[in-house]
Amino acid sequence: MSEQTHLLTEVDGHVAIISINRPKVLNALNLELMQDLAGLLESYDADDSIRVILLAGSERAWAAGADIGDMATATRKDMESRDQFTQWERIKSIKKPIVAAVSGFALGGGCELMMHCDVIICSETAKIGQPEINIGVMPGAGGTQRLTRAVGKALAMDIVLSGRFLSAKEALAYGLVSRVVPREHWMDEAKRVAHAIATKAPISLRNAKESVLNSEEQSLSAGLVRERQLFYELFDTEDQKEGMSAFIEKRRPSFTGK
Ligand code: CO8
Repeated sequence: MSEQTHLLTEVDGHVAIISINRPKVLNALNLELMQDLAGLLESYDADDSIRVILLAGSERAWAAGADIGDMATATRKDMESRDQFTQWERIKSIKKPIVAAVSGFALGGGCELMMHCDVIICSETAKIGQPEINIGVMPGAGGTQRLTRAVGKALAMDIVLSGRFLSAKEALAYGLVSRVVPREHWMDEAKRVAHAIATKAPISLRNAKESVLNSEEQSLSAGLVRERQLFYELFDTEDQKEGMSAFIEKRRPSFTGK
């Protein structure tokens, strides 16, 4: 494991693991961390030996939000000139699957970062919310948009306007996270899921991720058109031939990403 100040990284087979590491502030996301996180994700996205990225917090906190210390005295002009949302756009553009290993607090920008991930494995201890309303602001990195798409308007309004936290079980029931696991297994289970996804055909993973995300951006008709293109594209790949031959020959496929 190597340390990049506030981000720890490790590569395990085809899975790259990034752990947010600012324990004194419950993994609050400052500008430098977000910049480095975007850079790391991009470098793993460009690395053919990596098929899945696992993004984790600590057991106590996935991330308790943007770093309030960074913003406390900022003016509107300061905030606008920081151009911090470029980092979030870079994270949104990652093409490989990102599995989130979430335990403890996932609040504000932390909840928004979680919603940038694709498969969210959550400890039963997780507390998830958008409490910006308690400190005189509101979500700014997609919280009002992604949360509403995930859980619907009535619940999103409740979470954003009251600042209340959801339990892991509630988050699962409302479709905000993928799986909830016992406290002691959250990281192992997230790794298991990441490795399982890493056995799939890389180009299928990329196209499938793009297509699911399209459903949040496009009309049904436009999304279906793009889905069909992405589906047809896969018939140009060696992995489609391998996957289907392996099925017919009753053996495990061995995908190469070609
Ligand atoms: N920023 C900075 N420091 C934090 C943050 C944070 N978001 N959250 C916790 N900390 C620090 C505390 O100040 C404290 O530091 P210290 O020990 O020096 O006093 C330490 O972490 C431990 O926290 P607590 O003592 O408060 O621990 P508790 O267990 O009592 O409470 C809570 C935990 C409930 C998580 C509490 O710390 C809390 O309410 N934190 C703030 C949560 C919040 O409001 N998040 C939203 C922040 S705003 C935001 O995310 C806007 C996103 C906009 C877009 C992104 C742009 C980059």
